[in-house]
Amino acid sequence: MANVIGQRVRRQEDPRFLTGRGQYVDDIELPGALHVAFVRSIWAHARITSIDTTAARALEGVQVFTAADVDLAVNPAPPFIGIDARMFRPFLAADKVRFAGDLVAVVLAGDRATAVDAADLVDVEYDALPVVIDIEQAVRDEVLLFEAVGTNVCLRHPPASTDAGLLDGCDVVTAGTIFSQRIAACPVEARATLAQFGGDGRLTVWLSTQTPHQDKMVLGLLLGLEAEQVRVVAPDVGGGFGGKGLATEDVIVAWLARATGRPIRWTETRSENLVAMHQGRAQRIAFELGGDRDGHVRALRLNILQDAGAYPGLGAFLANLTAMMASGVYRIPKIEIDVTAVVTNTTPTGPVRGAGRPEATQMIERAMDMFATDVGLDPAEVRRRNFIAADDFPHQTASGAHYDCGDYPRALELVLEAAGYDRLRAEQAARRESGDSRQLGIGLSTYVEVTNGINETEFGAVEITASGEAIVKTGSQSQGQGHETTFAQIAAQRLGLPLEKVSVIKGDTDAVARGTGTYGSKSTQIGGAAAAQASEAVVETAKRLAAEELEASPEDMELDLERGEFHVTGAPAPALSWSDLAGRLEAQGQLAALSSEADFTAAQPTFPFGAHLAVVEVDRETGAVQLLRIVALDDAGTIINPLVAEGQVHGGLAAGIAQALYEELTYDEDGNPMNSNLVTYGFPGPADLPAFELVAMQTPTPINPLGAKGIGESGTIGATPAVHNAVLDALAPYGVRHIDMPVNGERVWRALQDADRNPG
Ligand code: MCN
Repeated sequence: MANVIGQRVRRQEDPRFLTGRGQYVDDIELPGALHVAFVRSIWAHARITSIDTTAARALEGVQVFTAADVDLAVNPAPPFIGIDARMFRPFLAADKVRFAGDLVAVVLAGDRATAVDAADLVDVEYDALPVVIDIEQAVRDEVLLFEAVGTNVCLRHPPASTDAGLLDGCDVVTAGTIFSQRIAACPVEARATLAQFGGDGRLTVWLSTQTPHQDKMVLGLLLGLEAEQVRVVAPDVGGGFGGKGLATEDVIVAWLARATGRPIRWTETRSENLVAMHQGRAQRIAFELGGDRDGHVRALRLNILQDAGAYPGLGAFLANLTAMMASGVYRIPKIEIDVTAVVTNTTPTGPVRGAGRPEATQMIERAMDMFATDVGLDPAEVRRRNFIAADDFPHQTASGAHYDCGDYPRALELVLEAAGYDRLRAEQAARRESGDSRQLGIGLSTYVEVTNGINETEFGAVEITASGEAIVKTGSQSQGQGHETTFAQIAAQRLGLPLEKVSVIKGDTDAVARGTGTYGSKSTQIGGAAAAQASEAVVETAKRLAAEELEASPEDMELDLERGEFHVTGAPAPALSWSDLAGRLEAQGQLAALSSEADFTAAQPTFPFGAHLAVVEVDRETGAVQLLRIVALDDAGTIINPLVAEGQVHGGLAAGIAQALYEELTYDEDGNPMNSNLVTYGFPGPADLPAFELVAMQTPTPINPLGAKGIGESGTIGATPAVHNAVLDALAPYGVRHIDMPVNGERVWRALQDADRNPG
């Protein structure tokens, strides 16, 4: 097998998906399973005064459980976030609901339709309370979600030291506010859970999740079960985008399986998904960026306010990642950041593709453009003057990130060249000159992000079968990323086996010893690295055993990677193929020797980077925005499979563009979600997006043996500010300085009207 790393190998898993042979949780049948329907609050903030389940229970085979019936305490936030335990979420609300969609009761029935009908018949009486939706209002503590705590602030990190004179001496201080609006992860497959408590006292939960091993651990803790009593299986997962892990609903499903002794299943509807799965972003950053008149940035002050939703968890924590990445690709000597997260009467927030880093990029890239305007420089030039230089790595930023490697100036120049930047600016000038009703906007974003952000360990194992094939077991979990292909490539390369002889097992805690799962675009750099190390260890053992078989010295033995055969260096015969060797070892009862496990931990996270350029056309009369081009360079170090990586970038770009132009979850003043279906939640389809122009660049990282950084979220992080900046660039001649995202036709039109009314 020749070098398979870096090859455009087609995804091994796709024939299964494309021919309908994927198996998702909802496809799994267990005889006698009962169906769950949740009774959710229709109020955003209210006291529960009574729950009458009589009518529901009158339906045949229906059981109803309220908080009083369920001996589960609270679903704690991960301890490292430091959330006050009095803000932890109850599994079912007992006295108070805190968002529209909060869980009040759970209904079981023999079929789904009856469960849904019965849930409708549960009569809950509420006393409505004042509602707080807005984070600026929440921080004032006028309406409290948790009276006992006495404040809505759930996380607070003031700057280590404050310097009132931080911006003194700056010729220019550019100030503004960026609001990264609330968005949905919206996987094609909504959440689904199936749980069975076996006669052997073991709980098996089939879960559409990104983190099976973590889910197993937490389920054990919450249900009081030993680790070996819990098995979590993630079959095929139809997208996660940060939204999928063990949720409050899943724990209730597992608890019900134990309480009733019956298999229990739950598959949420799209509307349920859009109000109950955690949501992303929902962060406001006020910034002051100070610098010299010649365009050098000197200092940055930020005030970050994060919406944690009704029950704080990872959503609150992610603001810390925003703070860490605030310096972007720029050398900024002084940075001061104040982080606050608050609870509001909205769906809890958590990671959604990018998770904390898009917010930082959206802020710094927009701020740099505004600063460029203030100092009268082209946005590309202001970036050039502030980039961290290519020979300045590793680089420690004033916001606390330790960048591994990069070449930001080169990324920008390659993109400008590919896009024909000068020609674009000339065309823009011509259209401005002629007063064309369709104005051209050109937007840049030069970004850096962090993958494997909290520097975790991942598990990988390799086993050779009796027929000389290889099985890779990984603690990473694919929900669409193509690990069955790329992890096989990593092992095949080292074992000298053809790709079709390497299979990948993941997502079953009984089959894979341990793992952390997939988020933060960390799988390849740690899970892939673990698979690589385990492969290399197996090869070393195999060389020794082949030497014994061939009566040669182990030091002389080599693996011919082209042919997948072991022989003495310089003497291609006699040789033993993997199947020869495995067959002999199997006959001796020694096959297990050809297996190895590895737990890979890197010295630190990695920092993928890139440059994106967007070209938009904005209709001066109607405000309509059309995205004409997106030119994207995303450098993730050594690329295992460019076809897969480009696919990841394509998906990422679509998501990033969507935040800039389309997506937004909103609430009315009573806290009613306004976008609980895909009619009212704007999603771009292929017809809304141009063909993506990708520019390749690979700067291998020294942080792991693969040289790989993450690529799963880069497109999302880079694209949003490029498009946002492009729209505002088109509007610059009309005196429009800023519009919050999504910069859709209505907002652009309103901004133009306002600018007309209040010129200059
Ligand atoms: N890859 C590569 N070379 C690299 C880096 C990655 O060839 N240098 C390949 C990988 O081997 C893998 C894919 O690209 O097949 C993504 O790898 P990686 O960047 O390591 O990210 P993860 O596998 O950890 O995926 C997580 C990331 C996240 S955090 C979200 S959210 C996300 C995303 O991936 N959700 C997705 N991409 C998604 N893609 C799909 N289809 N569905 C989702 O839910």
